Amino acid sequence: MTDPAQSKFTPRVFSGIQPTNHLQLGNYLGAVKRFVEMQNSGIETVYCIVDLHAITVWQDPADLQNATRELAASYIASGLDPKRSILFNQSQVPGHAQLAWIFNCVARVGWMNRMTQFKDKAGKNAENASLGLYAYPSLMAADILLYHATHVPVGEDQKQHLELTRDIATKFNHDFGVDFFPITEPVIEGAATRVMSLRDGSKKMSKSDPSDASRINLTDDADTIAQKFRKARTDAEPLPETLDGLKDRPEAKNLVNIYAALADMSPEAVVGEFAGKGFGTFKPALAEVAVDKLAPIAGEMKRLMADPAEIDRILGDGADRADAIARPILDATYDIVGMIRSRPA
Ligand code: AQP
Repeated sequence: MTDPAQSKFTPRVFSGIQPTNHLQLGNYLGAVKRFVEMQNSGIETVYCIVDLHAITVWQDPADLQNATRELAASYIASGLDPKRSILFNQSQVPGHAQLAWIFNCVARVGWMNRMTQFKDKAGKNAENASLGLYAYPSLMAADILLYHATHVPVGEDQKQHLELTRDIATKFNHDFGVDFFPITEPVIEGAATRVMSLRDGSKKMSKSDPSDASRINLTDDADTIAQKFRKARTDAEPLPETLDGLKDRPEAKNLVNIYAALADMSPEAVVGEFAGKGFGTFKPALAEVAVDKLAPIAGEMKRLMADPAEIDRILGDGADRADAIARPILDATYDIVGMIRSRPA
């Protein structure tokens, strides 16, 4: 992290996840586990369930509500404390959509055209994708800058969107001659910044992959987890003595990184422990570490999901606290841009 003394902005962490399908292991290791570490480091943390992002592709309304509550339960079951972190769903704080519009007018079409996630998600049928999917990175910049967040923990796939957030902040500050929005730092760290599919080591693990066998869901039971790791695609070689030996073995490297992140070890230490052993030994050991870590989270999620009214109460309370930070920043943005605000307070 940058030295806070170098910046006029108070250190504040913001990040979010879309409530689509079930949370998968990549979301947990690349994002949620690190959200918890940052909360526990004492820095102010704001964590969002980005339901406005989710609807950039079609969501059944009842499924969206359920996925929103389930994601809140996953956050809390993984160790986010709604008293220490601000935890809420995006649509309850109108400033996200309002600031996104301003940023739509700052960002350039050429910048959006370079976004690889849009190309991946829209696929060959880009003409038919929603305008929201195209403008997604501008809403993401608004999510972050609405809180003057200085640090954003994410997986590696979000790096390009964070660079765009920095570009938007820089252009806004320059166009209006202010030093108003911080130039946010991405925090992409750890052994599992890009967890790959269990079926294809060249594709990232994803909630929306049509193959359920490609990912571990946080809701999977112990048998399912063991079976998915057993069937994970690998080569026939034993594990090497050093990390160098994994260079051209993406599937093996992925499993080593997952083990390291789950067991809070370095990938070097994992290779050191399993050097010369085959996957017949390594996969069951990996399943055991995964079940140890994930089974208590799944159990706690089930307990929390039994009381949806309490989850909604937590999200409402978080939204109030988020709005209290966001509103003055949005008002100041409108003043900078030249919008008249004459309604009585
Ligand atoms: N495979 C991954 N490895 C490490 N980090 C990952 N993240 C996602 N996949 C991996 C991180 O999880 C956070 C939330 O992601 P999101 O749900 O907002 O969108 P996404 O990146 O598009 O994740 P998915 O699982 O692939 O969702 P769908 O399939 O719905 O699009 C981000 O910090 C992301 O980096």
